[in-house]
Parts: sequence; structure tokens; C-alpha cells
Amino acid sequence: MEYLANGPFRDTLVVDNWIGGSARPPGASRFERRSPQNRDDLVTLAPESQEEEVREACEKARAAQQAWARVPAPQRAQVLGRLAQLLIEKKEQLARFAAREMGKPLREARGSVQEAIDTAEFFQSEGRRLYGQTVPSELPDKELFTYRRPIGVVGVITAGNFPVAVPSWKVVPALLCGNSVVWKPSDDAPGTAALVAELWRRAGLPPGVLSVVHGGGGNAAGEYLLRQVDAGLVDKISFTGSTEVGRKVGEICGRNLSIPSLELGGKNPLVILADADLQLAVEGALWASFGTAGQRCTSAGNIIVDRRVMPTVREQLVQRARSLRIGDPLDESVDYGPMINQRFLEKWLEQVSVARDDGAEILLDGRRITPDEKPASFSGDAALGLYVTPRIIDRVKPSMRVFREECFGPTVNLVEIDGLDQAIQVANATPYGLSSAIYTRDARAMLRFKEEISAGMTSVNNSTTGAETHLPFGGNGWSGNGTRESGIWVIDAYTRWQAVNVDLSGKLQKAQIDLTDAELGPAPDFSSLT
Ligand code: UN1
Repeated sequence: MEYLANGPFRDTLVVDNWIGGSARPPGASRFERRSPQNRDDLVTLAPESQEEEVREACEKARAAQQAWARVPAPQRAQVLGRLAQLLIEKKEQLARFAAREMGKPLREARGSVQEAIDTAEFFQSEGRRLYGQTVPSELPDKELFTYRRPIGVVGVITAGNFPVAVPSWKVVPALLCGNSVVWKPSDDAPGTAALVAELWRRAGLPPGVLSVVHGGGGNAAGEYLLRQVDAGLVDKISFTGSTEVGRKVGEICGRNLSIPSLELGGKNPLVILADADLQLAVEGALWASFGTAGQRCTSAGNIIVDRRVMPTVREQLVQRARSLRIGDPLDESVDYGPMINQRFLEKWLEQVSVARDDGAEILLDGRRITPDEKPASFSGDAALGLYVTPRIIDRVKPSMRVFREECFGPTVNLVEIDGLDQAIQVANATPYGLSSAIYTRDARAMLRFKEEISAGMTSVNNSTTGAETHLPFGGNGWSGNGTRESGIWVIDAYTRWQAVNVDLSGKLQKAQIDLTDAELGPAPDFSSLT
């Protein structure tokens, strides 16, 4: 890793792959990551990995895995403790770099590093648990046990919107459980990934236990890593990204009888009932919709509002959205920064015509910010950044495409309903089921919503975003395949159960067969039932 002078900007970080414990200069070219707030700022140059390099990383991971699995779990966990310490020490630098590289406001970038610290600390202590069970046997002088065993080599593929937190949700528990990992970070945040990898290196891992290979997804490093599942070098994939790519990952893993962890899209509902604290609800809706410029998988997609309070919610939401401060993410006062990449920007721009074709009403149109057309409070570079103003779409119905299709970016729909029954029905009407929220003061409405919403995560009187790291994270329907990340639940994703029988009787005891009537006890008498 070295820095190159970058004209008037901060230096460009030039990174290598990290394969088998050493930095590997690229076999082919490096790709550029430019700052989304200033396309002239070349933040990172990272290798466009070739298939042989990805394969070699997987071979090294395979070679290193068993010895790593034999290190006692509490000792493996010490590495996580050191990682947490290093993340604490470097929190500010890492957050600043991430904000420059992928464009989320500094406050949120700090939060994302904190989420990785929380994860590393949680799993450091989990290394002293990783419990199995002692189970009674039906036979004398026999003991039964369960153990968690690692799966093997895990391929991790992550997105650019949470470049520190989300990879930690995968890499930290996978390594704790005794697996080795090959990580393909997002090409929107390769420099942030390389800085995190450097902290892992300093935290101390045997060579090959964690490798990092950079590059694109389709027909590039991501796809090469998936091919190693078919080649028998990778035993599991953990993926965060689009539903479309998630389906392909699922197909490849499925034919290899491997269960991937899939964290995919969302079109998350936020319900506001007539009795809600409206100030709180509008505040929550605003943050859920426009925080991180709407580029979280947990961002709100549909604000579902009771007709009795819709006029107030509509007016307040539009007014508050208009006064959001957009601009340079390193400016502490901004509410949101740029779009992470050109692809997200283009899809977001196209959404207006989808909404118009659907017959919805565009309340706030949401446009690209240009030097000629920018809000008064805008603080970025309008010519060189991928900035946009917020969009609010009104009179949206569940039958519309705009209601169902996920769209990363600062955009949200208003959907009018009448009462709780309809609210729940509409909230369940997208194919997704990641996060959800309800604002109400009625305890019975809270209870019913929690029970009847189909979503992996549900908030009462809080945003759809902002999951804490020690609760299960994941979704239903198109949001994933039922696996969960975070907290103790993720351990099931990175281990397999082994059942162990220990017979100390000195003779062959046959389960289900070698039991005398006396040992089984008297047969139950069902005669009274007839
Ligand atoms: C994501 O967008 O992939 O719950 C993760 C949240 C964050 C994580 C989002 N803690 O909004």
C-alpha cells in the first residue's frame, strides 16, 4: 500500500491484493475509484484481479483453514479483540477515508466503523462460548454431545454502502468459527477495504486465513470467486447486494449443496397510524428515507399513512425534505452526500418516468444538482459530484411498479391507507421483507404489526434503518434466503453441528433396539380414549 500525490486533492491510495499473507502487486491493470463528490479526486487505485489470483487466494485459504480451526476459539477471538482496538485507534482516519471514497456523511461513516468495533467486541467474547450441548442418552453408560464445526473456506462479497460494517458482520464471525475467508470488497470502496485489511494484518492472522481480492463483480473478481464454489475450493458464499445477483449466487451454491448467506434488497414499509406522535413519525420517516442518501438496504421505500393524518404528514415531510442540507460528506453539517456511483444515479433518475407511467404524482421531483440548479444550502461541488435533491412520490398504490421496485437513492413513496388492517396488508404487498416500522401509541396495534408483518426486522416508533449489531439482521421473500447475520444467530451460518456419541459401556449397545421393556417403562394405556 502506498500513496501517490494527487494534485490539489489528498493522495491517491494504491493498493494490492492480499493473498496468502502477503501483498501481491497486480497481475494485470489497476482500476480507479474516484470520489463520488468530486470525480477529479482519484481516491484509490486497486487491482482488477485475474481469475488465477482469485483461485490462488482460495487455495491458500484451503491450505490454512484446518490449522486455524485447531487454534482454540478463545485464542482465535484474541485477534478480534486486537482488531477492535485498532479500529478504535483508527476510527477517525478510517471514517474520513470511507466518507471521501464512497460519499456517506462523516457522522455516518463513524457510525459504520463503530458498528464494526461492536461486532469485533461481541465476537471476541463469543469465542469463550461457542457452546455445544451435553445431551442425555437413552442407553446407560453412554454420553451424547454436540459441537459446532467450521464449514471451511468462505467467500465474502460485499457492497459499497457500508464498506466497514457489513464486511465485519461476515468476516468476524466466519473467522471466529474457524473458517478461512477470501473477501471480494466492493469496487466502490476498495481503499477502505484495503485499510481494514491492513488492520486485520496488524491484529495478527496466520497467512492465508484471510485474503482480499479486489475488482468488479460480473465477469471479474466477484464472478471468479463464485466459480471457485463449482471448483470445490470455496464451501460457502456470504453475499450482500442486489436480489438479482443474489439469485445467481443462490443457484451456484444450490447446485453444490451449499447454503449461502444472502442479504439482498428491500422496499421497506414505514407505517404512520392516525394516533402516532406525528412529529416523531415525520422525523423517523425523513431519516429512514433520506439518511445515507437513501442508499441503505434498510432505507424506507413506502411511507404508508392513515388518511386522517396524511395531509399533515405530506406537508411536513415535503417541507422538511426541501430543507435537507446536501453536500460534501466531510462537511459535518450535511444531511446527505452524493450518490455512491453512476449506476445508482442513473437508475434513480429513471425512477421518475416509472412513477409517471404508473400514474403516481411527483410531489418533489428530485433532480441532479448542477452548477445552474442547486439548493441554496448546497455545500458540494455541483459540477464534479454525483449529487441529487430528494424525491417524494405521492398517490402510490400497491399495484404500481414504483411501489414494488427497490431504488437506491433519496426517494420515497407516500401511500394512503385507512386503518391498521389495510396498513398491514399494504406493508406486506411488496415481494421483499427486510425491515419495517410502525408509528403508533396503541399497544395492540404494535402487537398486531409485529406479529403480522412479514419482515426480518421491525421497529416500533423508530426508523426502518439502524439495526444494532447484536440482533439478527436479514429478511424474508426477495430480501434473502432466510439466513441471518449478527449476534449469536450468525454463528449458525458459519458452523455445522456435529453430533457425537461416546459409549463407555464396553459392549455394543444398539440405539432404539437394545432397550428392555423395563428400561422403556410400561407401555402407555390408551384404552380410556376409545
Ligand atoms: C445495509 O444497508 O446493507 O440497519 C446495512 C442499518 C445499518 C446496516 C445497513 N446498521 O441501517
